[in-house]
Amino acid sequence: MGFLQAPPQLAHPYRADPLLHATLRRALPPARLAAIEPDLQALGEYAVMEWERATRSTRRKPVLTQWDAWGNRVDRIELTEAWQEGPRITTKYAVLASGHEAHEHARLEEFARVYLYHVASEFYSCPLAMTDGAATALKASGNKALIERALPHLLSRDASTFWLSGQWMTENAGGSDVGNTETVARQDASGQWRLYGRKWFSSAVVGEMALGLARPEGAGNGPGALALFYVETMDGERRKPELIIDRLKDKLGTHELPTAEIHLDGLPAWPLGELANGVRQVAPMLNITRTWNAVGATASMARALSLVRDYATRRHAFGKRLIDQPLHAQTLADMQAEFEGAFALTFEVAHLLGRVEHGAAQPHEIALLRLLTPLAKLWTGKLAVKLCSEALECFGGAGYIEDTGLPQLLRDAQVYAIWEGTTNVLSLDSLRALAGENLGALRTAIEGWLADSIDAHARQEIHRVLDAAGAYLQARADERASLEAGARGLALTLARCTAAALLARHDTWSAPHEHARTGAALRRFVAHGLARFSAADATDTALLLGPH
Ligand code: MFK
Repeated sequence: MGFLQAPPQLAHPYRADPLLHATLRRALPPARLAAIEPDLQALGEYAVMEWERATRSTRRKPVLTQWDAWGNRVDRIELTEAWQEGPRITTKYAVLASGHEAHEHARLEEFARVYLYHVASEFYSCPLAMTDGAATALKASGNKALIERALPHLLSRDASTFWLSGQWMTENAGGSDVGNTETVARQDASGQWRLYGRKWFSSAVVGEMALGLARPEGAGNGPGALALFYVETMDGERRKPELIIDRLKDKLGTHELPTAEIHLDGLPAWPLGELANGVRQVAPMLNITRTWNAVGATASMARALSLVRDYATRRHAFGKRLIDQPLHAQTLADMQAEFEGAFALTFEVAHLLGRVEHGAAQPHEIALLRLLTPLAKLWTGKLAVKLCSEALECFGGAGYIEDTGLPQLLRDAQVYAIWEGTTNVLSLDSLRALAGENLGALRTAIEGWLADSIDAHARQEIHRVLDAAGAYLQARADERASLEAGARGLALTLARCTAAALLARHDTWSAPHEHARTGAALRRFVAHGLARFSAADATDTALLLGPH
């Protein structure tokens, strides 16, 4: 016999996930949980089917055909199977529409579905995130005509009427600095706005509409002069000729996602609101897609851990199963504790979002959501890379071999730290969100979560590090450069304190049911340390970057 090993099997991601179960039981009224369970079961089954199908397939990249055999420009994109199934799965199980139901748990119920669907969707969830963001930004704009026209499509539960939306912000010159947008909006003789310019990353090029930033002709420079426009991309079955796909990107990961470079040559457009302050108008969209990003990162970690745990019970080395090897078990438990912290923060943001949107939140929780959204995005994005890398190592050489399906976990994870704002952009956004009394909002929330905590050590540690964060901020209140240099360390510290407090709350709630396990997650997470402050000495930084 040659070299033979049992491959990992994917457990049903809903049925076999005690953490998701417990979280939903804690947060949802029993009738609501019963109502959504069939969708969660079905999405879990789809995930298992898709994992098995993906491990059998070889070519999994979309293909762009720009010209047909007769010289016509066609810009046709052939999609993978999972992408072709995307509209049906999304609408049948209300992956997106459920988030816009009129009750405070809507977002939590939506993101539970997203969590189960995301990896199996092969990042079809990326344009879904933008579609969700567009629906949210449209509602916030109050533009009645556009809301009536587009919202029923975006929130449709019928694949035949469902629309995907893009989010067109990133340009060659702009990148994260969206204020440098070069796309111009010009009115034609009939008064119709038309967009001209080049969008450098478009991940929903197969969609039916988009929200895009452009500078109305004659407006000034900078972000304040940008306006947010609504566009439709299709003319029946045909893509509008004023939208040209230049090429598909060759990316490190998310290979199934057809990310394109496009240019706009007079595409008809309608302003969402005022012809200025487009970044402010698009901000509701950003905060939604950042929440999707955190849920996607957490789902990728869950997938990696599920496979690693399963493999550890199958693979024997040095006379024992991997799971019985003390150092391997220690490694897995360390990963699990970090993952549970990330899960707790991510799902708190999801629940909070719905409560804020439906007026069910306390006054301090609006500021809390504004702060926790970038914290969750930036921390989970980084952690997903670390955990997926560790997961590959847990498979030894097999983790490095493409047709095990495992390297894709790491390649895909790298995107979470980059798109929707890099870790540094999000760290600076968390400083924006901390302006005013917003650290106070976090303190109030954490005190509430820790009120009945049964783990005195964890409580003490969280308070100690939070006090240190307050002092760190205060000491740099008037030193912007120092504050910015230390923003990442501060953000990671606040994210970890929040996660620890949420683990403590969950542990207290679990006490009558399964306290031993939740207590272990809290203890291990706190033992990894909460403080991540940066050593931000400007002189040393300059010396380190100076000539060698
Ligand atoms: C499952 C996977 C799901 C993920 C799918 C994602 C698909 C990925 C495709 C992409 O990557 S799309 C591109 C993503 N690009 C970004 O995320 C942009 C990164 N840059 C930033 O986030 C900058 O911080 C930003 C452009 C938003 C702002 O920079 P500026 O130009 O310095 O703006 P400024 O003047 O600070 O803010 C303008 C206004 O917006 C201010 O309000 P006011 O006008 O009232 O003063 C800000 O307070 C407000 N604002 C900015 N960020 C906000 C916000 N408001 C609420 N929430 C925010 N996050």
